[in-house]
Amino acid sequence: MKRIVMAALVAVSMVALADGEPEFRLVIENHKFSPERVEVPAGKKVKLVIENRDSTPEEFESKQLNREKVIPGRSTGIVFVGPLKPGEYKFVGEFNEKTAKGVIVAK
Ligand SMILES: [Cu+2]
Repeated sequence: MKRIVMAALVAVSMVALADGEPEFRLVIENHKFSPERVEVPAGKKVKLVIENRDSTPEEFESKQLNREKVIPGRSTGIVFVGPLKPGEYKFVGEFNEKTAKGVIVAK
């Protein structure tokens, strides 16, 4: 009994695994975060892309999220957080705590 093997033409799908985490952009300018309230999906790892437009360094810090990251002046830093339970998580710019503050809201 002959066995015919059909060569399956596998269509190479160009679906680039859209590197996973949802991304949220924050800007630091004049020692303030913008936006100051960031809504993210709960239960997922998310990527925060934080652009510091000031000439001075800033430190993204959240005790609740257990994150600390210095972002030099005029550069961009990346911070991964989560998966988070629904709730509010405060953060500050530790070098300018009076003005640089915000909250991540996981829903
Ligand atoms: Cu710190």
